Amino acid sequence: TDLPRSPPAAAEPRHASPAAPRRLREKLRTAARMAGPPAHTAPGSRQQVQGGEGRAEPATGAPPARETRAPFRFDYQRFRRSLRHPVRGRRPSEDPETRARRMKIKEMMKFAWDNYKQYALGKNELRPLTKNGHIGNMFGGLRGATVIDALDTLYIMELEEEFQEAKKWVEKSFDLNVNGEASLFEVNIRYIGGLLAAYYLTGEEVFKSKALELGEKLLPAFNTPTGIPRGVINLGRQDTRSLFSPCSGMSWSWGWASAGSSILAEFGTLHLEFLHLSELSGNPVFAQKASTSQLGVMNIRKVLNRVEKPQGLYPNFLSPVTGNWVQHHVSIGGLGDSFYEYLIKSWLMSDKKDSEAKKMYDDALEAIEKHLVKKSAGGLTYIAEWRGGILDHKMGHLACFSGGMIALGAEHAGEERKQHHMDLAAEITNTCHESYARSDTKLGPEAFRFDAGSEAMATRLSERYYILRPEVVESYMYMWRLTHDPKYRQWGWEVVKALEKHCRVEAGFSGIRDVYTTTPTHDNMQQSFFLAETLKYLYLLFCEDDVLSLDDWVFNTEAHPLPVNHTNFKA
Ligand code: DMJ
Repeated sequence: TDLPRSPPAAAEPRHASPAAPRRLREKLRTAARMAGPPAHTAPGSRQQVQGGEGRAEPATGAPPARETRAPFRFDYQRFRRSLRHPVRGRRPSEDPETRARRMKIKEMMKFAWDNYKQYALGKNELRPLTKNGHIGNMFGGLRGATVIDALDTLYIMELEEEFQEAKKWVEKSFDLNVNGEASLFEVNIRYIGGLLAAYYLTGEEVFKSKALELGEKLLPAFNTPTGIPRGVINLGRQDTRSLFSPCSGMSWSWGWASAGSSILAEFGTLHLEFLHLSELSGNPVFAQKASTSQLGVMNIRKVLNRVEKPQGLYPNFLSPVTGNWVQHHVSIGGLGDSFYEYLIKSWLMSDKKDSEAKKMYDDALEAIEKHLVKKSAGGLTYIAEWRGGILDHKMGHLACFSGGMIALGAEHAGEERKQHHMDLAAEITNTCHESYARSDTKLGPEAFRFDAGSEAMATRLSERYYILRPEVVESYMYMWRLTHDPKYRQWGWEVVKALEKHCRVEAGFSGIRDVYTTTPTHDNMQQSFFLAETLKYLYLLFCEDDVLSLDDWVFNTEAHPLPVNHTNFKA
């Protein structure tokens, strides 16, 4: 999903909810005892995980009893042996044009990184026109979003020196002792996802320990009456008492989100990363909070399965207090998007064992097809938005990831459904390509419409911008891998040329304010997801299929690769 570019400063609790009931607190303490200390916490050291709703309750008496057990160690070498392909592929010979195109994209990554390093290292993003850094207010005082987002792309592209520069910054300067209000979603997909991927690719302990430490800081967001986390978490207000003490860090809903609700794409986009945090730490607390748990109230999927869905659709706003929908707006673009993505990817990451996720995905896609998928007068298939039963014939750029997602899921449907879903995926990807092809810059607008005679074009001035987003090239990459139809590489190359022509400036890459003019003005922002996603997906489009093979990896929603848990692997 995507938040408004400038969410409110969130200086005060806006929607603090009541403290967890006593029975829940008791259950939490019991669970804490069962879970034991985080495996990476040195004996005797204080833990950084707390629970609670922000209502202070003095920690009384002795801390919960802990089992004595050998510290858990994730077996990295065993994990590497479980992979079916070398992470950077076997490098077979290939045609010179494909290689040259890949090298061009690598050069773009180096250019983006070098300029960030020169003008903005340690800030969150580069401002390439003014040659300085941008911090913003999404990450609660955390810095270096571009460093963390770039790590795995640098590694995969074999930009060794640059990868070492990024790693050195994480070792020496990445400070988790911050005090500010962060988006749970953004910190999870960019920082946790980026650090986890960097660890799995390289085995460097620093990435793992930072991911786990940061993951612990996010846990208090889950302590709501339903277990549905709130969107904003204060990273600084951490109490260092027991694992589930209710005297915790505070969490809030976004001030702009309907009536204190949590957002589907935010609380639905934690599962992949949180399962890996549990895998690496040996501590089930992360997985319990994100998925199946004996603590029913914490179970996000349970809440979702319990609540009635209008026409089988998932609205975007849910109350973390009551577990009911707050507003009936449904979208496969912003606010909804990665919830669907994480259902199918949870199933793939579990080596196709997580049948609950698969069923939820299949049912959701069926409802989407039935109620939202439409064909324009000109024959373009698109996915509309739904507002309490009324269709809005609009597709956001963000919704364009869905071509790739549907293709990925199609691979695993029955024969008949498979062809049907592949066709649907190809049609949606084609529509998104049209939104690029119909612009003067050959880059697509933030949203395009199918009404009032319009076909795949923005009709509002406010929707004409392009901020280096990845979703369209993401779908090209999946469609290429799953069909090998050369048109996807051709379309990807058109994007490379357009980026070079309209977004490359003297000191980096910048978004543009209007895709419908050949002389667009720049927004002076090199988004971190340009390095994490756009350039990575473009590069992979011109790689052999065994580079970050889909047999071994799922990409989180920020394109950070997380490994499939190969359950049939024998050590
Ligand atoms: C990225 O941060 C992620 O892809 C997210 O899921 C959606 N928005 C941006 C890119 O557009």
